[in-house]
Amino acid sequence: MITVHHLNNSRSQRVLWLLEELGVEYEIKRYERDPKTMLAPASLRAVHPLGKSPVVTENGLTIAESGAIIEYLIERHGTGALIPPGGTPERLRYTYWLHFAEGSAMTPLLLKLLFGRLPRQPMPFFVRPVARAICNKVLETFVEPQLRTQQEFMEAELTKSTWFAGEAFTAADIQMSFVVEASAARGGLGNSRPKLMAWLDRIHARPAYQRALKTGGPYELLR
Ligand SMILES: N[C@@H](CCC(=O)N[C@@H](CS)C(=O)NCC(=O)O)C(=O)O
Repeated sequence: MITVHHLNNSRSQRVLWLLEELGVEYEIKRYERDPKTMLAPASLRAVHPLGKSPVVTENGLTIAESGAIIEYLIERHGTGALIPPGGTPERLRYTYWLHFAEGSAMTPLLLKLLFGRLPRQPMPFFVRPVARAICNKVLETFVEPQLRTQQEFMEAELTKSTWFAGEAFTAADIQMSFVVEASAARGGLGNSRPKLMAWLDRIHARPAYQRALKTGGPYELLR
């Protein structure tokens, strides 16, 4: 039996969604974020040394890292579903987006979250304006331009095809969901990104996505 070690409000939502799309049976072990720090509980370290979610265990195997988990589940349980045939241009795009999501796209999104939140943390009152000025500078000069470039790129790619890897929905769309949802939550898709917004509407309408939401619990990305 597959066990998904699921942290509330996190990337492990993608794994639940993939399993729902595949129609594979699984069980969930739940972990709650610390409401102040938003970190995972120490008990998750007993499953994997990094203590991050998602982690999947099955038959004595422990698999961490969303992209690796998706590859494992598609290969072991997918029977050819949700992955383009090998040797096709679609398969190359599939691999690209599977890696792009965590390898490139999440870094500026995480920086945006951190530098946006830092000035709101407890600190001596006279330090706050300085902290805010430094954070705003980093956001304006480094983070926001990268996010804009990234969004323009994703928007342009979705002008070429309905889904990230081509005309068929694949697990690369599942992996990209956290990126596009975090982009929307952290201030910036809207009218200027109609393809990305329409893609979000399409994934949210999928019955498997909705089943996974019900199973996973409240899901509102940090901003
Ligand atoms: N690149 C990793 C990122 C894992 C990760 O950072 N997970 C977050 C949840 S979205 C987490 O566990 N945060 C809690 C913590 O760091 O304590 C993946 O895609 O699996």
